[in-house]
Amino acid sequence: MERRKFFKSVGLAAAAAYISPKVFGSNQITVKSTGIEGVPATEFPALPFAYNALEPHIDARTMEIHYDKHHRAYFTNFTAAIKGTPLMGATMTSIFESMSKQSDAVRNNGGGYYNHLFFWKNLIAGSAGPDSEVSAAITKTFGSFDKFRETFNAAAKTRFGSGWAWLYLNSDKNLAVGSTPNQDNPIMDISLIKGTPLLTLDVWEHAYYLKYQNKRAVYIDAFWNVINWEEVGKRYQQALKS
Ligand code: MN3
Repeated sequence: MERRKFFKSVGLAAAAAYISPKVFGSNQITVKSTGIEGVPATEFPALPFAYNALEPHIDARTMEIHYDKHHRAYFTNFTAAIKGTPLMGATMTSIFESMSKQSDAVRNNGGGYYNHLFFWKNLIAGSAGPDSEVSAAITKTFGSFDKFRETFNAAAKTRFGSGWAWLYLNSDKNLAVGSTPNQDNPIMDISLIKGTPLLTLDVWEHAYYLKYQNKRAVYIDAFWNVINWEEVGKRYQQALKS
């Protein structure tokens, strides 16, 4: 290994070790209902895994830039947008539920801050597959797991421009799949799809372009190797109760 490359990878490993796995452990964010509720964090929450943890499906360099540049910028701008306003003490859910009354800065940066937290939490190295209850719900709604996967992939592929694909629980407590533009999410009152999010995929180009370039479909296929179904199962149970 050439010298520069060696130091580069050592640097990355050190950075990865520095990011502790306790993550969303600050008491500003409590785990309830949608998985991440509570008032906005005052410090940028840590990533729940090392940058290289999801290799080869999501590469370390993409994770580093995605988390440390993109996600951090949403956090910083959101924090600035709500500073000194009553939104500082409001829960993320209540902010989203009143989104039609908020500024574009709160909508875009609040969504970007939250959606990425939510996304990181539903990623894991080595996907185990859904538990029996989520499996049963998937079969009931979509007919089979393969049909669900097809439906989710189609939502992710056909989202024009930047946005997110979602599996969510609708108001009838049924599973549904859809997508949102930009940094919107299904909790927002202005969203065309509404419900409690269970699983999401970031389909902004910044999420895949370094490794996959224009091949969004290949990135979407790779996502299925790193879904944290245990987290989806927890979110499903909480959403059923809420
Ligand atoms: Mn992103």
